Amino acid sequence: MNESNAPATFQLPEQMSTVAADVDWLYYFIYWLSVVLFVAIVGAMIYWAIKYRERKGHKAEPTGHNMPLEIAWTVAPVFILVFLFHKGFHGYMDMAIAPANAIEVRVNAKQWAWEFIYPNGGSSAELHAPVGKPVKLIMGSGDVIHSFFAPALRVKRDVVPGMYSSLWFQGTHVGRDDIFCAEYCGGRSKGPNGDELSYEPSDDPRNPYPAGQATGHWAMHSMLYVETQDDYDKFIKSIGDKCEEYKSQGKVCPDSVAAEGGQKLAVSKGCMACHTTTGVRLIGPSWKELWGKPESTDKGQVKVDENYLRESILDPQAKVVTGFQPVMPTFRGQIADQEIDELIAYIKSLK
Ligand code: HEC
Ligand SMILES: [Cu+2]
Repeated sequence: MNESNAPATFQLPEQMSTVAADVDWLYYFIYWLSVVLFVAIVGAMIYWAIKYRERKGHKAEPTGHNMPLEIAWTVAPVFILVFLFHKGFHGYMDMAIAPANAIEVRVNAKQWAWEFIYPNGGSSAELHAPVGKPVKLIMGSGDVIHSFFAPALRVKRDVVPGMYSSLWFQGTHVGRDDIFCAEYCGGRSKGPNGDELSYEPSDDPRNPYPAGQATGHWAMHSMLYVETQDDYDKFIKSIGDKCEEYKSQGKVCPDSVAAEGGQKLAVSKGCMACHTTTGVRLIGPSWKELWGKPESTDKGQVKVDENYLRESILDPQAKVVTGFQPVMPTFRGQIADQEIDELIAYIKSLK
C-alpha cells in the first residue's frame, strides 16, 4: 500500500489511482512541449519580423528552397507525434481493460443523484472502494446523459441512457475525493409531459423538482472513499449483507440479489419457453455459461457482456446467434430497465 499522498500540483489535483501518475506525466509533457514550441516559433517570428522589417536602403533578397530544413521540420514532428500516440494509446489500453478480479459496482445516474449498488445488493449514494483493489463501475442512466467524473482518479466517462458504459480504477492510498457529473447542459429541458421546464426548483405542480431541491447536473455531487479493507467490509455490512441472510436460510448466495429477481422474471416474461439454463437447446440458445464467452453471430464474433445482453433483449435481430432463427420477439416497452438489470444478473450467475 502506498501511503504517500501525491499532492496536488500546479494544474492538477491530488493523485489517488494507479493510472493518475501516467495521465499527469503525459499531460505535463504535452503542456511543456506546447509552451516550448510556442515560445520558439513566436520568438523566431518576432525576431525575424524585426530583423527583416522594411527599411530605407534595404532590398529584399528572396531565399530559395531549403531541402534539409524542410525535411527536418517534417520528420521531427512525426517522431514527436508517434511518441505521443504510443504513450496515449498505452495509457488508454491500461484504462480501458479492467482486471478480471475487479469488484463490480453498478452505478445508476439519474436526475439528480448517483446511486452505487454493491455486489451484495446493498446500495449507497457514495462510492466506497478498498485500497489497492481494482473496482469496475458498470454505469447506466435512467433519464438523460450524465458523465461520471472523479478528478483524483483521473477517470471520466459518459453515462448514456439505453446502454452501459464502464470504467475501472484502483485506489493507491486511503483518502477521499469528490465525484461530479461533468455533463453540461442548459438550464431548461423537456418535462414529463413534453413541456419546456426549467430545472429551477419551483412550486409549479408540473415541475418534477419541488422548491428547495437542488437540481441540475452540478447538484449530482457525491464522495469517493478509498478505505482500508476492514473499513470497506464494515461499510458493505452496514448497507446490508444480503448474502448472510441467504446463507442463514440454507440457500446459496447469488452473485447478487438481483439474480433471484431475474430468475423469476425469466419465467414470468416467458423467456424459458425458448431458453434453458441447463445447456439444453430449445428454440433459442441455452444461457448456461453464456456470460463472458465469445458468441458467433451474423454480425461477427461478439463478447457476451451487459451491452450485448441488453441489446439481445430489446433488439434481438440486431445480432442473430449463428445456427438460430431470428424468431425472438422484442421486449422493448414490455420490460423495465431495472428488470433488464435483474435478467442480466441472473444470466451472469449461470456462468
Ligand atoms: C420465441 C422464443 C424466444 C423467447 C420467448 C425469448 N427468446 Fe431469447 N432468443 C431466441 C432465439 C431464437 C435466439 C437466438 C437468435 C437471436 O440471437 O436472435 C435468442 C437469443 C437470446 C439471447 C442471446 C443468446 C446468445 O447465446 O447469445 C439472449 C440474451 C436472449 N435471447 C434473452 C432472452 C430473454 C431475457 C427473454 C425473455 C425476456 C427471451 N430471450 C425470450 C428466442 C426466444
Ligand atoms: Cu448528470
